[in-house]
Amino acid sequence: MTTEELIEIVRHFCTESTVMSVKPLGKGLINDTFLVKTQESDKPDYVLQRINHHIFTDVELLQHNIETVTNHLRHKLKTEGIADVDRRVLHFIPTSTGKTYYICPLDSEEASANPFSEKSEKIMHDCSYWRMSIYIADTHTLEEITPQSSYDCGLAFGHFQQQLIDLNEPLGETIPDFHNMEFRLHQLHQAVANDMAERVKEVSKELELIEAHADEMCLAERLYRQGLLPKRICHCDTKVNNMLFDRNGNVLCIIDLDTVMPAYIFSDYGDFLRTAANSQAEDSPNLDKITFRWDIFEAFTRGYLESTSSFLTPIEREHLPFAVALFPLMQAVRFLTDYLNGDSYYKIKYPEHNLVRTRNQLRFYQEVEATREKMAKLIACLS
Ligand code: GN1
Ligand code: MG
Repeated sequence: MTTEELIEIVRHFCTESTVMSVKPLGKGLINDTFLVKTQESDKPDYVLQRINHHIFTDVELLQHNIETVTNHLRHKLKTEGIADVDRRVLHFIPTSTGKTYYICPLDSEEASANPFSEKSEKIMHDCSYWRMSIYIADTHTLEEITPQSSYDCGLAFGHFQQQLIDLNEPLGETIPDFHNMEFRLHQLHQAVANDMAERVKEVSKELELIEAHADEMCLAERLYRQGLLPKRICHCDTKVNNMLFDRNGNVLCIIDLDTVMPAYIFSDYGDFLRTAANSQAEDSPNLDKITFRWDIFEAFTRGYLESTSSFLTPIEREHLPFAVALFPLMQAVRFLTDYLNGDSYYKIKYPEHNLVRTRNQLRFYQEVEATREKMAKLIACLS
């Protein structure tokens, strides 16, 4: 999409400012994100996002969840007398018709510039969905995690769940069965059966490893069916880079709220450690360099247990080491499924990208498994 087209989209939002530039922002694998800089020094810059509606198929529900959650959090912070509320909770800009997102009709020429256009005929006459929020200035995401920042993230993600405990308005699942391991395995089995990209022959070792642990890793769904595990409002994408820090290195704001929905608390605890406690990036091909960072685990766990002590049940607490193992394995299942389906879900930079990611997650899973007992002992001491 050209800058002019992007500026035209910005015009549909109530900003009263003049756009200076629009440039890509961040490393998300699903949506397209842009930083919109404005000329006026007394006006904020903005974050413009094209919502991937092939993945978030119910944009109305998605935006409803986000509005509900941000309003609730904002209200809480105000009641607590916190001053810089707009730096602590995302603030979305309405469109000129008062909606929380803008639907841009695409003609076929524009559609051919759409990165998703090759994947489906239907998209040729499809629309694109956009939303805009205030860019929170003087912030950064972590390049390198330290025990201190990990502890702070544990406190903050736990606090996020705690603040949403009394949310009365029901939220929907923006991606149904998002962190349901039984469902993710089912999708993998379908991908193997279809073998669309003729890649099954390359991945027998990976499939074998996954199958060896598949049944055990569906424990959360079984506990839920037995009425032993609750669903709570979770963030469900607690990657390290979804936390903004201020200049002084203090936690400021949790971003990327697309997947906020009812889930097991394992999602937020496990997915953070999946990225933060892995000594390598999730797509690093250097498998031998992958280690489990105990210092990061310990610090995060201390923070998380502190801010969730008022509501966590013994079953939830006892199964935290399970959650640390579950998320790399589930992510391996998801990357491998996409690899077998011909890479239609995650953005890739080269043909084997999803396979490299899968192998990385599987190696990290093995590192986690080797540490599980030690984790359980620490958690028992902290509780
Ligand atoms: C996706 O787009 P991003 O980076 O926020 C994915 C997460 C995965 C992650 C893997 C909606 O998140 O679940 O953990 O990639 N989000 C969705 O890096 O599928
Ligand atoms: Mg995300």
